[in-house]
Amino acid sequence: MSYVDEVIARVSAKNAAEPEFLQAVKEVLESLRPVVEANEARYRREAILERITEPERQIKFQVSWVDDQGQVQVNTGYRVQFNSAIGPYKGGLRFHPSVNVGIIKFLGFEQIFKNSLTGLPIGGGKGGSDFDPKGKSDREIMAFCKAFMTELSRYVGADTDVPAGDIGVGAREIGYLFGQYKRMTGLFEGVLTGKGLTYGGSLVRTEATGYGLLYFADEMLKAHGHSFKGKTVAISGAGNVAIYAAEKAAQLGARVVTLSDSTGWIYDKEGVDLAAVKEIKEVRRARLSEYVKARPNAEYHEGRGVWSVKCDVALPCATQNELNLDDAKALVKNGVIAVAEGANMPTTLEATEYLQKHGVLFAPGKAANAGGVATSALEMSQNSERLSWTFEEVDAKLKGIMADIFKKSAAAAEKYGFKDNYVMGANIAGFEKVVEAMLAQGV
Ligand code: NDP
Ligand code: 2IT
Repeated sequence: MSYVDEVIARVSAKNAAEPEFLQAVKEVLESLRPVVEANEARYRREAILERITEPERQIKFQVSWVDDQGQVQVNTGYRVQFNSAIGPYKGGLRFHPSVNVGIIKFLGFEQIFKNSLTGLPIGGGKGGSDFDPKGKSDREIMAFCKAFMTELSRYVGADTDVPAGDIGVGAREIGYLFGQYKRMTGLFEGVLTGKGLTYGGSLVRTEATGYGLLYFADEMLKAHGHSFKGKTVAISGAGNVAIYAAEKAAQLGARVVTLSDSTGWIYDKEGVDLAAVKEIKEVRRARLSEYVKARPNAEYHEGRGVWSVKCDVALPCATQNELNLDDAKALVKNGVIAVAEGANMPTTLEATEYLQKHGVLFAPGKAANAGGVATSALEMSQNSERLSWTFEEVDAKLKGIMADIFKKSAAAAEKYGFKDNYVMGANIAGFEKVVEAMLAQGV
């Protein structure tokens, strides 16, 4: 049996109850075959694939807090410190009722390769909780964040592990978490990124994932003789990534016609009114169904359906496995030319294969959504030198990083004979740097 198959079998047996983690591992290891085959004896002896698929450390803790009725609530907190070969653990925190250790492991595993691709010195990690922020008062959010950080504070630090936001964790939560870290440790340091601008945050971090996604997708389109000008774009999600992806798409001359949340989706064929969306989602924290009150000509549909709309470019920006084989078929039938992942692993393995087989340009999340964590690393740099850079400076750096990730992914794919397969290219390019660092540092 080949080394890759052997490790896939071993990881599958050991983590049978963690489907998302297995999906992420299979996708990466399958695409690493050409590199692993070229170095099989050495990698096997050094147990490179076993080491890269086993978290260095997994922390699970109780988070008890008091709700507005005086009732004590108990949640579970996680931090998976996956790989520190190239820098301190770095990756977001997700607060969502679906969170479990398998989901945090899949996200932490992906983060290793994504962070490597940025070219910046950050290892891979991820954390979160099964806490549901929906419908909670501001005081309840603060109580939860304080309880969460009271436990987490002993495992993180500016040079050890630096969390940030993800689903359900934005500027408000980062502020409460940072305040509690400072109270617990007495340290005012860059322990979290995505901070507010008055206490060490970086300009562009809010926009970075969405903007970066468009910078990457634009490079991919340009390499194939297309551009965003005049294109129709379908986007899923209505959170941080989706909103700023939509903003940059419009700036590049495209028309964004859809957005979604977990209850439904909007179709606005004249182009989504982002000011209205920001008011609903960022200010009022309300449901997307409110959108049609501001734009009576738009449609609101309950349930799934974003990918049934005719579009040139599809940008899944909500959550994992939200674009399945049937969706891929509908997109191809409607003539889509590119799919770029703003979310982590939003496209199922079958859907990805189908899109690639039908000539659709496909940008994998770990390359295309790396702009968020890259700008987080730029926030860490600014914190270290106790300076802050202008919006233009950070945006120019972000743009350069995304163009570089595209170049690296394209070059690695071509080198191994898989031209234009950016899934393989991104995985290989991300892996090569991490492995070199792991080998250099010994066991
Ligand atoms: P937000 O919490 O800001 O927004 C998430 C959006 O996705 C909401 O509209 C939410 O709808 C929707 N959503 C979440 N879960 C589901 C679900 N199970 N089914 C349908 N819709 C769902 O999160 P972000 O925008 O930050 O994150 C979106 C994706 O991007 C995630 O995959 C995340 O891992 C990834 N990502 C985020 C980065 C960042 O910097 N924030 C960086 C790189 C990747 P509702 O409001 O109804 O829950
Ligand atoms: O998935 C991701 O890359 C993020 N949620 C951002 C992580 C970060 O540390 O900025």
